Amino acid sequence: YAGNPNVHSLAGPLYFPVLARALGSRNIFSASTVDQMPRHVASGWLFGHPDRIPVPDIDRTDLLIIVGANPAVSNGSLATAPDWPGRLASLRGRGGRVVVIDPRRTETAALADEHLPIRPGTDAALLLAMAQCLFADGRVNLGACAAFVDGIDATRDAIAAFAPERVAPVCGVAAEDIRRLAHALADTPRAVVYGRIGTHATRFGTLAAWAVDVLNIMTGHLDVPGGAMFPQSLHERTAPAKARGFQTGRHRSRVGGHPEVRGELPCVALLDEITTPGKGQIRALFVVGGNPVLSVPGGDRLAKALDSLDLMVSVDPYLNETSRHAHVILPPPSPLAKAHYDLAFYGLAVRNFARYSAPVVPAAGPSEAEILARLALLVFGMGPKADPKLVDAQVLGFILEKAAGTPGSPVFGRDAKALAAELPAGEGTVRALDALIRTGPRGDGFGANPEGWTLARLAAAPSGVDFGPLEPRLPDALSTPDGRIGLMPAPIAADLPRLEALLHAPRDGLLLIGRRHLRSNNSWLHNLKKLAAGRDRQSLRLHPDDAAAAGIAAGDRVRVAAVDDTTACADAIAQVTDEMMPGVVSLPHGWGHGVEGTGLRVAAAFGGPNVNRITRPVLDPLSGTAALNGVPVTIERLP
Ligand SMILES: Nc1nc2c(c(=O)[nH]1)N[C@H]1C(S)=C(S)[C@@H](COP(=O)(O)OP(=O)(O)OC[C@H]3O[C@@H](n4cnc5c(=O)[nH]c(N)nc54)[C@H](O)[C@@H]3O)O[C@H]1N2
Ligand SMILES: Nc1nc2c(c(=O)[nH]1)N[C@H]1C(S)=C(S)[C@@H](COP(=O)(O)OP(=O)(O)OC[C@H]3O[C@@H](n4cnc5c(=O)[nH]c(N)nc54)[C@H](O)[C@@H]3O)O[C@H]1N2
Ligand SMILES: [Mo]
Repeated sequence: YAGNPNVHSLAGPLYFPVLARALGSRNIFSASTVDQMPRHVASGWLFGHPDRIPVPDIDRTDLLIIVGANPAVSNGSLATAPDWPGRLASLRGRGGRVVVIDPRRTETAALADEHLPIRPGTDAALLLAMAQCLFADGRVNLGACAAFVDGIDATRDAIAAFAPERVAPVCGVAAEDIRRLAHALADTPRAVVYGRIGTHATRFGTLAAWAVDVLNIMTGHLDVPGGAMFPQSLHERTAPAKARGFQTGRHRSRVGGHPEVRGELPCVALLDEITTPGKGQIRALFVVGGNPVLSVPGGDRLAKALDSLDLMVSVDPYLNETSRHAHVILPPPSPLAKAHYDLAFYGLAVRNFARYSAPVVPAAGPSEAEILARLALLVFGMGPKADPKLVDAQVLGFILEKAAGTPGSPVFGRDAKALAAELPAGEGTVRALDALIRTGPRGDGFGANPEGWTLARLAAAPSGVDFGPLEPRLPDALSTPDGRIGLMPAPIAADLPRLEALLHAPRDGLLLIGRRHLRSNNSWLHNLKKLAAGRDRQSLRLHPDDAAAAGIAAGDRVRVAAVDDTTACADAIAQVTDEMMPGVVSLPHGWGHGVEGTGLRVAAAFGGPNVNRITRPVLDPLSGTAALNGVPVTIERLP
């Protein structure tokens, strides 16, 4: 299991795969399936690669429609930018508009022109109603994409059922608002829809991610300034000449039969794979930078299951709710002792940008890369004395051989070993990064482009280098087998009837959604008092009408339970506020500290509810992503 911090280090993306390969297991899990996997799947089918993710060009747009994201708090995630609040203010200052679609009037909604509350889990339907309206009104205009987009008619036919009038009562958004928004999107030359975890971590996550693309494409807003654009990182890989096409389900999980997505199985399937006896049962678990006991639905049940393992290893700086179950805990050094470059987030940033930060203090112990390398060598059977430099060489060799073997790469046809010898001596992660930059789109190509970039040149600019606004990249950046965008992928078409059924489903009852806080990051910044303290951090937020109906007053202790299993519950203090949409309650994730056997003294004092005792193993079938948002719950005042 690879947790979130793996995408915030060099060691994670470069060395975790070596450990996974050493294990040779198909039981690979990561935080992606409680997060953004639907976005990868939609990108895989539409653009040919799961990492080809369009981000909103917020600095040049005149209409930004934010659906299920709270970038004023989160910093943007799949649209990474410093100072979102300042950027939203400039957008509005130049006459642009910001619309936020969210069941809660969020910190971002407070900075917007308009907030439309939506019933959780229904975004895919809302977005398709906007698309249906534009089809019906003859407002399709593909713009620059017209030359390479297919499947417009098929899309129109497939979504015919989603008329605004039919969708409105399901979403709680008025039909005239749906039409108005759709027309504004079509009428504004620089406009974009941005959807994030509030749309992804739901039962219809992939459909919602796809629907965002459909809207941006059909209104001519894909790949143009002010629309949804594709960043190009300094370390981007040259696409292989022959695209094989994106696939899922190349194997399935043993117990639940869930299809693999990007080589991963759904996080919510981990529990069953550990507890269900039989051939292939998980008996050993490596957790690298993850806290699934707090971050994955059914985390409390998972905690019990972890104690049944023959071996559990955690690579983690903390003795926390998950690592306390490990036989061995290997702590990586402080972030200040690591070199840093945002391997994951430069490909998702709203400008093309790069920065390298050297470590500012020496590491007290082995680096995270060395820990992962040594684990891999142990798993390979090479013993504790094997030299981790073997793994460094393997990681570097893999990068260079791939580049040398890819037509169009600046080092195509060259000898990988000779290239490696040209790199300055240094730590494995740093040399690998240098190789990525030098063989990247702006790299020096090991001499092929003498004006190009190297790590040394980047490091000489400690504040980073801004390569400017995003640039149009299509159709070149497509890696679909036919080099075109097929707007109506077959697996999406096959999943649409499930969404149509939502139009007829009963819609009473309370739904639970999540919430982030500026001074938190998932479960692991709570052991610092300055970051964890503050009012109403762990509260259950609910609308006054819902509070009144349940006889709950502000400050009451409340039990929140899953409708289908009342033992799946957690207790929180009620905070009554009309920022919540009626019928929707909100709890943050990442709390639930104070468990026996942990070493988090400060976090333990804050305790809090573990919301993932309440969330269910319900998922978006196309991506395996858990439906963390829109969980049917009951609430009850405690004495
Ligand atoms: N209900 C609900 N659940 C959610 C979410 C939600 O919105 N609602 N959000 C989901 C999302 S988006 C995510 S990404 C997941 C996160 O899920 P996880 O990744 O499982 O959880 P984190 O809390 O991010 O745990 C990170 C762990 O890494 C450790 N760590 C910190 N820095 C380092 C490091 O440099 N190296 C290593 N090896 N370890 C380090 C921390 O001590 C902590 O134990 O949670 C998900 N869970
Ligand atoms: N300060 C801080 N920053 C973080 C994190 C953190 O914990 N703290 N976590 C990081 C991580 S791992 C991630 S993945 C990103 C996530 O980045 P974002 O996606 O921006 O995350 P959230 O702030 O959770 O915003 C999700 C929004 O969706 C809304 N929502 C919930 N359900 C629905 C729904 O069904 N429909 C709609 N339309 N909206 C819904 C919620 O009310 C919330 O406002 O943030 C990252 N940044
Ligand atoms: Mo995340």
